[in-house]
Amino acid sequence: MPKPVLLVTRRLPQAIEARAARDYQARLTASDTPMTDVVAQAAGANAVICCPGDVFDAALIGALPESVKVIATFSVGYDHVDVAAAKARGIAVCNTPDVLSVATAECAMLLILAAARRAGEGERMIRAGNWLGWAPTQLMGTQVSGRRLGIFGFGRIGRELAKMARGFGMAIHYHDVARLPPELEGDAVFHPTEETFLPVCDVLSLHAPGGAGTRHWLNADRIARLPKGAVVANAARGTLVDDIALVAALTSGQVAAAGLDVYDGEPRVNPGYLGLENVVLLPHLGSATTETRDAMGHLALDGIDAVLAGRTPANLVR
Ligand code: 8YV
Repeated sequence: MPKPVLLVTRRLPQAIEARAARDYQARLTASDTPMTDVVAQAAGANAVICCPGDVFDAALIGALPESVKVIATFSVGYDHVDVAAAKARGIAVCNTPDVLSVATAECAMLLILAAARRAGEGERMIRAGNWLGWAPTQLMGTQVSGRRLGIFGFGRIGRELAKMARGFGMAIHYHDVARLPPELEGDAVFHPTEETFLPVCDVLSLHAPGGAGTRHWLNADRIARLPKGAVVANAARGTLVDDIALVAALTSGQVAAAGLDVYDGEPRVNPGYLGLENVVLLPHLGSATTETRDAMGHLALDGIDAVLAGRTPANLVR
């Protein structure tokens, strides 16, 4: 029996491409940017691996050939895939939860520390040849130890961040749709409403999913309810932030500093950020460690293997 056909929309880690080529008639690409002719490339394919930034909307999914039975996204976030449209066509959707939680939480911690301690400014100062030496008032930032960390979205990544932040001496607060059981919550303080949550966020880190329900959640109104001089980090989805409001707050000092790994409309970055010293900008590298990206690839392939074998994969998006 011929091997099933697997379309991969982006270049993947070597070990993952090797496994895909071993087990499938794999259509691989050397490209790091979204594929523009997915439907044509998917002719006769049984499975597709896509990535954040690939827009798998209802129109594209509707145009996929009947042969496609499963789409696995090489990400935990699936806001770029119209899951309802896929379900309606009998196409299963898988993602890559859990395996990237630690790497993404590390990225959030990196953003928090870099923003609070003005690491970007310092780096730029040295590279520009402007450092004249140690000075008592130079680049004074905010210590995170002893501050309150507000986590919006206390899922797997948010909870990993909480573990790390406790080690930095931060007090953990969270806001989510429901309170977690004690074994997951630990000493974190649950806030059922934004009214009590926002004012305690000396540092606010976003860990909610993207999509219509959370679009521009961090808007001017919510920013105004943060303590003055708060630090904001986003290693979730760019769509969570109203960029115009955050740029204004970074300019006024309502937000002292921000660290961003993701952008609304990325790879486009709101130009308002580019001239601001008090924002640290990373290019969506939250899960980008060798071990994590390999684990994501294996999990995506596990999901495809299961669906094509008639089993329900553990990483099925429901
Ligand atoms: C990111 C992601 O790196 O899996 C996803 O959906 O986007 C992650 O890989 C992270 O969430 C952004 O820092």
